[in-house]
Amino acid sequence: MSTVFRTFLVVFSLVSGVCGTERLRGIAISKLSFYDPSRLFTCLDGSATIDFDSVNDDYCDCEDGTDEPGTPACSRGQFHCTNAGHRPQYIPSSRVNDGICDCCDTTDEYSGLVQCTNNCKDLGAVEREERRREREKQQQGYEMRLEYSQTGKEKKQDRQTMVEELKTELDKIRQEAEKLEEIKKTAEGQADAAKQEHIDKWKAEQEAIEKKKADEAFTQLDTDSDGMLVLSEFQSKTEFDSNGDGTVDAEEILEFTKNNTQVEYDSFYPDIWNEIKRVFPPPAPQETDNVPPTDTPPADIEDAQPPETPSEEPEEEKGDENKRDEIDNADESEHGDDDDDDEDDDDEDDDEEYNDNGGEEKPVESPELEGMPSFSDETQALIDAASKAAEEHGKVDQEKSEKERELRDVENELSVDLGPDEEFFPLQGHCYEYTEREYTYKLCPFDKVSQRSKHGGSETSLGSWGKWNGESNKYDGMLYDNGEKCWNGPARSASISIKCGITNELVSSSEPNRCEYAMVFHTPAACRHLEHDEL
Ligand code: MAN
Repeated sequence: MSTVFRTFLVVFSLVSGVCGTERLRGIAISKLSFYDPSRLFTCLDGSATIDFDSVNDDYCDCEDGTDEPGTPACSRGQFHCTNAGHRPQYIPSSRVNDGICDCCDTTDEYSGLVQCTNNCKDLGAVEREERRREREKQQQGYEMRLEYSQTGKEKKQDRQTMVEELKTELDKIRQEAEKLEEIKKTAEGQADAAKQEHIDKWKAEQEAIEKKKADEAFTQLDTDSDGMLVLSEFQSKTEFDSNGDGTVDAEEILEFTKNNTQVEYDSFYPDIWNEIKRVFPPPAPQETDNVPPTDTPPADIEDAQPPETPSEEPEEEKGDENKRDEIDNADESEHGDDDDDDEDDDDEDDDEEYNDNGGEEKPVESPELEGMPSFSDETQALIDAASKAAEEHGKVDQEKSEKERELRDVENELSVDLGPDEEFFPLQGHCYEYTEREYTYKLCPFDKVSQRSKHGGSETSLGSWGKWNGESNKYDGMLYDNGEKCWNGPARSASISIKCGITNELVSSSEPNRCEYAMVFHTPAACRHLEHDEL
């Protein structure tokens, strides 16, 4: 017998009362073919075959409960209500005739224990209205998504154009920076050489002056003019009476002569002059009286200075100060590793040396170069030129760094997957918050997720943008990972479930496992186009 014919028979017998309706209670039409009153009944799991009269006789014969769908006899039985006007439904058979109305068509309560009212039409109407609203929302969201997508595609195009433009600009700037760096290096080389020449010349002059002073002292000490100083010659000078006891003894002299009992002319200057000059010759009293307390070099040094030594007028003194800064720097570079191959380091040193660092900390003065006269106009002009070249190079170099950063930023933005139609574009660069009992959670799509206690304190990172990780559709979920490490646990991470909504909104946040957060975010970007009957 065909299934269709059998079904017809069953329905016919049900309607005509051939077989009591009670035998076919709680059976879905799709299953009626298994319940043929003219045959034995076989449990749907095949566990037993029984007389049809045993179906729905309030005695459980089948392990799967399929012989008693319409009575509460089997614990595993399932009662089907058709619920015409609403939605068909299965309920556990145990709820049949339990005095509670479960099916809106009242069919689960037929014992008379309770009077149920059929409210399937009303419930159906409410549900249909809800579904209509939901469909409307989806449709509205979908239209917004189309706009998002259009904007996203345009912006992506803009960003691509920007990348191309930035690359072209950068090429030019890099060339310009290279050219200016060459100019700067040449100018600095020239300035350094001129400064060094000036310093060397001055040092040689100082050396000559010092030697002359030593020769004069030697002559004064060498009372017998034999070209050799012996202890007695030193002892005749009271300046060597270090302990001030009125006698100059041999031990006192040996301290100055580095234990030599006699000193020849040739070793006087190189070996012991630095000791001797501390006390001998004594400064002339009238000179020391007139010497201002600080800064002014001894008269004989001043005498030895070239004519361009500035006068002591305040204005001039100030100018000299500035120059001395440069001199000090020059001295530093003298001892610096000029052959350093590291270009960047070179740049930094050079820029510090030549750039206009007005207002910056004054370099430590080198005592060695104290009193050195100003540079000649030519040298100063070279220093100024080097300074200007460094400044010009610095400006372009900075411009280059800024453009490089700009390019990096745009390229980073472009590298993010903003959805198959760029529909997630409007979310980039925005943040969304959700506050619950204890924390405020913040989601900045494609960037980071964080948590802040409502009672204050700093933000805790729950992760940085990782990847799309939806299950059936990858764009249904986001993963943010590598957040702040959990105490005695993993780094914090957050999974965001993305759902359709007509506004961008973080709607919930929970922590299902310690330091693993689960959030739900609504956005039009996740709304799909609905087929007519969907929902
Ligand atoms: C903080 C918060 C919580 C987390 C604990 C783990 O209190 O980040 O969410 O569970 O640290 O120690």
